[in-house]
Amino acid sequence: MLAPTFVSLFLATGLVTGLPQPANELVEHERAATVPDSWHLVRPASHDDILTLRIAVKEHRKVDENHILARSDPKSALYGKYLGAEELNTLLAESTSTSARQASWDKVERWINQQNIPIVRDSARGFEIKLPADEAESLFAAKFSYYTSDGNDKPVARTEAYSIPSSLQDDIDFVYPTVHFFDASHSRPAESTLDRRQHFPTGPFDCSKYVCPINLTTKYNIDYIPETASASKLAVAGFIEQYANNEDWKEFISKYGLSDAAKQAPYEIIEINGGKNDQTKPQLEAQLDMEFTTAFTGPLNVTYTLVGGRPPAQDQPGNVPVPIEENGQEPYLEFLDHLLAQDEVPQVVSISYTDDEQAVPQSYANQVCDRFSYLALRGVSVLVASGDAGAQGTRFSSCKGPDGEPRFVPTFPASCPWVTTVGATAGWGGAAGFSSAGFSNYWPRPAWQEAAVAGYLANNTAVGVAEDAWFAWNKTGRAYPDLSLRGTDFLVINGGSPTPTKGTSASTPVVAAMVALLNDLRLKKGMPVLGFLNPILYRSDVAATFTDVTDGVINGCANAEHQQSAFQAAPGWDAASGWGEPDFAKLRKLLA
Ligand SMILES: *[C@@H]1O[C@H](CO)[C@@H](O)[C@H](O)[C@H]1NC(C)=O
Ligand SMILES: *[C@@H]1O[C@H](CO)[C@@H](O)[C@H](O)[C@H]1NC(C)=O
Ligand SMILES: *[C@@H]1O[C@H](CO)[C@@H](O)[C@H](O)[C@H]1NC(C)=O
Ligand SMILES: *[C@@H]1O[C@H](CO)[C@@H](O)[C@H](O)[C@H]1NC(C)=O
Ligand SMILES: [Ca+2]
Repeated sequence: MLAPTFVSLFLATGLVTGLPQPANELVEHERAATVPDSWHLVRPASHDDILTLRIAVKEHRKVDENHILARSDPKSALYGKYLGAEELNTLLAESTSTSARQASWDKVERWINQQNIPIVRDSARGFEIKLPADEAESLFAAKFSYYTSDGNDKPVARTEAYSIPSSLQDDIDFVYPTVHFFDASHSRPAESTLDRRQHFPTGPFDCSKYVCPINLTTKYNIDYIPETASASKLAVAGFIEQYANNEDWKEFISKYGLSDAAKQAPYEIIEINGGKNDQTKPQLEAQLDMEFTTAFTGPLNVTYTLVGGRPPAQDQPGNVPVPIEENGQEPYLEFLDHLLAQDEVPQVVSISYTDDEQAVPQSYANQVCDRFSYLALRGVSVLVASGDAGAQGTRFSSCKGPDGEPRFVPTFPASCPWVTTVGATAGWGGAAGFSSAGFSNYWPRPAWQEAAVAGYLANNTAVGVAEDAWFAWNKTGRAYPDLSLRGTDFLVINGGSPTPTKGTSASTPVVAAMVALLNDLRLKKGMPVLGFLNPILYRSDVAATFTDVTDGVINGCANAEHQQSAFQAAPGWDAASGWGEPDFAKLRKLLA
């Protein structure tokens, strides 16, 4: 057990102030910006609950951004020269201060050993420790409690803040899970009264009233169905108990698939980090993703990568181990590290999961966003759903920033500049009110979108948010979405029944499928895959192929005194719909 070292005794007696500060003084390392409205405190942790915590060691790494962008710029000699898994590792090693990194690993390991805490596992990112909650609380000056979040009723242990020894501030990146009030939710849009122009079809659940693949083929001019496979692959991310069901998929494809039955490839399920695809529990979100990718890609390789929580930890006698689902879920990093290690990486990835950006601590968010940039180096296009609660983020929220100030809530990973973010349009053609949109508080605006966004911000009437706006938002941040696609009235087969659904998670897999088709065409001509899309997307000739969305306004926020709608569509790029809707045939002409 934990040795009564100076640090823990020091804290236990509460004499932190007034004494000379030793090198091992605990200093606050991270604090949750806000506990999102969708999280609810259940009870404090019991002192003998066994928590499993990961200590991520600072990476001491800086990859030259221009290096990445050159590979995504058709005008560069490096364009399309993507890195293999080994080459990426070499580049990452060259971009890392190995001595600083090694020193950090050694210091952190020595410190854990000094506490007599067994190191359960180390990984490429750091150390995993298992210890009773009371020891974790004194070690990190934390207060662990159980919380549930809407849409996930299993309570998880979190703390609103934690500290680390001052001598390790340059060595520890973060301790996980602690202040991480996110759960990679596959949110469904709330039936909002603000979304007045949304119509609700009545009548039978079939393609006469609802959106089937054929309707999207028509609307977006998807004039290509591959006859044969190529090396073009698409991976769909599945997090946290979202199970893809084979029977549902077969029924959907036989009814609504677009490829010849003999040429339709089944998708492959890849389970990582303890994920288990349970055929007895079909989940709407997984069905939506698999049905609305494969219907378009036909013979191309599509995988469903189901990321679980962590593998069950060993019990420790005398104490109560906290079940893994009540402790940590680390979907993003596990998923991305898995992809980056593949020899044959899928060149298109579809992610329909979102969190409020401010619920994802910046140190963790940075590691995730950095990995998206590494995927760019490997030539991967990542499509991410923007989220389904307008400017409130991923679900209903009272719109508060870190200091409690009224603020629109951006979403993650949509706000990471290294992904292509997909918003939703509604059946009537304008931007869907529920489609999350806005400006990052974590990442500044990248050069490739500066002109487009500046043009939009110059139009005060369009923004719909005056300078004296009550709810603030970050004018210098990375703006999203990058593009939009219809996200309403999709017909999904789930649990054997046709089920209507909507959301940016409906729009995203369709865009991902289009990119996989463009890659297939390019590969068959001996061209490299498209890779990181955004620099191309914001090129004027490519942007001009999009069908401009000029109508619709993103749902805003309200509190007791103020109500404020959010971003309004306008001619050209706008923060409600990005460039608008893609036209596959035009993109094909230009890019493949
Ligand atoms: C979908 O396409 C079918 C067949 O072309 C058509 O009859 C139906 O009206 C379309 N559905 C919608 C919602 O537009
Ligand atoms: C598609 O995936 C299957 C299963 O993993 C594999 O056997 C096959 O070689 C892949 N096809 C291509 C063209 O990459
Ligand atoms: C606004 O975004 C910038 C990055 O573009 C960031 O440095 C700054 O902290 C953000 N402001 C707030 C209030 O979050
Ligand atoms: C500004 O936005 C409004 C509202 O969407 C639009 O009607 C107008 O054409 C825009 N002006 C310019 C110059 O784009
Ligand atoms: Ca527009």
